[in-house]
Amino acid sequence: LEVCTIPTKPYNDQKPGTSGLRKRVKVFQQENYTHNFIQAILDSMPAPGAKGSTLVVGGDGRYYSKEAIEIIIRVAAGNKVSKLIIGQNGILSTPAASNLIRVLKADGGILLTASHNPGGPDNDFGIKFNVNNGGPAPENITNLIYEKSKDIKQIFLCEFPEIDLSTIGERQFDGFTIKIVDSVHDYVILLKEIFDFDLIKNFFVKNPDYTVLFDGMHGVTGPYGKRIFIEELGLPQSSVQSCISLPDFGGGHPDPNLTYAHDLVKRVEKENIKFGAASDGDGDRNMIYGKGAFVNPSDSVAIIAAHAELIPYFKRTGIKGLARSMPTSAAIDLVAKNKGVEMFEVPTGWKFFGNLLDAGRLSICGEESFGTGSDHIREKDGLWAIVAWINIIAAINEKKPGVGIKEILFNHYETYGRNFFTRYDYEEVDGENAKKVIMHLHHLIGEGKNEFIGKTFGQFIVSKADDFEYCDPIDGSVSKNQGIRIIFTDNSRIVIRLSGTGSQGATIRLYIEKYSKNPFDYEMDNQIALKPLIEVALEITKLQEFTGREKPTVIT
Ligand code: VG1
Ligand code: CO
Repeated sequence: LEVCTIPTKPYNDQKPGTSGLRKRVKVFQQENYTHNFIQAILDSMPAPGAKGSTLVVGGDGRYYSKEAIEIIIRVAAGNKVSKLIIGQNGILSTPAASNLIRVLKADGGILLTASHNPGGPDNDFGIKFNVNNGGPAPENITNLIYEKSKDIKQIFLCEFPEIDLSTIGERQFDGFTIKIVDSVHDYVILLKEIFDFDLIKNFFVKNPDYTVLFDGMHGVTGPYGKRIFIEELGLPQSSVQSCISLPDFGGGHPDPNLTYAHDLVKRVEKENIKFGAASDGDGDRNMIYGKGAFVNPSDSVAIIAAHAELIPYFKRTGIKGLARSMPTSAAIDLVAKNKGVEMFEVPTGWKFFGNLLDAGRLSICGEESFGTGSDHIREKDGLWAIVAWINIIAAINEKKPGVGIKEILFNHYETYGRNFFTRYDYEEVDGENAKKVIMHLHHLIGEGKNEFIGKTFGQFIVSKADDFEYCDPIDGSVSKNQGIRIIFTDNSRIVIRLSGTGSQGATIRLYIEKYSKNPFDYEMDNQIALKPLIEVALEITKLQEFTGREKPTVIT
């Protein structure tokens, strides 16, 4: 293979965000833009570097994936990578890619996804680098990628005939191997090792009226979902919908929440479906929704943790520790306390769980943004969470028939109290205005701090306010400015931060949490229970004044 050295000019906007580089497809289509970023990734790989390495490649199949894979093949060969393992047709869900990196002991992976962001020629594409533990590269590496990208002068590449990505098998090109693998196979083996598939199957046989609806939202999980729910668990075809993966996700917004997964919500309510679930474009997020019962993701991870012993995997490994991202509600903290295990609070983004998982200090963790997972891989895992819920329900029903999502939720509140939680997203806000909100809050909690602490807003008294800073307990690395927190004397919280995954304008996220141990509150509507605190949050942040937005774009 002949290596060509191509001169190139740097772009200055290739800074990876919360989860990789996400931009409009048109941005990636600029001359050498994608090549540059791939070269910068390869230049930033931990020692011994890209030469001689094995990398897993795949993604959610969104528009521009095929072109990106072709570029990756050429640039990888040019940098003397020894082997690429590519999902068939370029398809790998994010959790499946994480698993493959681990199972095949690869040196890393390049994941092609912009997750829940819409796809298509006028929408988003994304590239993320994962390291050899299967997880997203930590900040020291993503920072290095950015530095390299600003300094890049040349790209090394080899010209190739078109590679057929649809045929499984291995091809050799003098010292460079391309292996196309089944996208679903290893991932299904993994789930079958973790969960009790026989128990679940039996439960469905004994309870034919316990109906299930899984919504793939035309993202990558369609083939995975069909394989698991229909072939493995024996459910009828009607148990899945939108399971054909499409490069533009059928024009939808593949984000499993009450707004964007409303097709699922509508059908669950109308047809009385007992268990509904959806996942996002790349398969790492999940929503659990049963008739009349939406499971808030912060509650979901707490409930899975509370019942972990019903899952064979955790019966074997035990629960070493629990964790959540900072804005996620403290429901899981109460479970950790009850179990007497360590509890960690990390910044937003799955990469921050990596070191704790590797160190064997952490078993189950989650984010309020519909991300739930464990130490089985190093990404959040939508189908894992969905099957975890089904496993838990099947196991509980062995002893107590008739228990569904709603009963499990309310039993949890009875034991632990309820952490009411909501997130307001203000999408595509003017960047300058978003900065003004943050500057105003920095002033309040910084220079203005002395007057601010102890101040009363409605029924809430400020007890603490800061910009969250995290020191990783394993490697001591420090991440600053991870979100402004205002904590009140009753432990209610307001958190505000700017999104790091958007591709257009700024997105402000406002998180609101209030705890209650009063059983009369548990049935209350979330938005009603939180109303007084939401009003306080809007007053303190001056969001409406600075952004001109009356209402958020999405409420979860
Ligand atoms: C968002 C979520 C965060 C999640 C990230 C990636 O980040 O808030 O919890 O880890 O998306 O998820 P941000 O910076 O926009 O708030 V995914 O499924 O988009 O890979
Ligand atoms: Co995702």
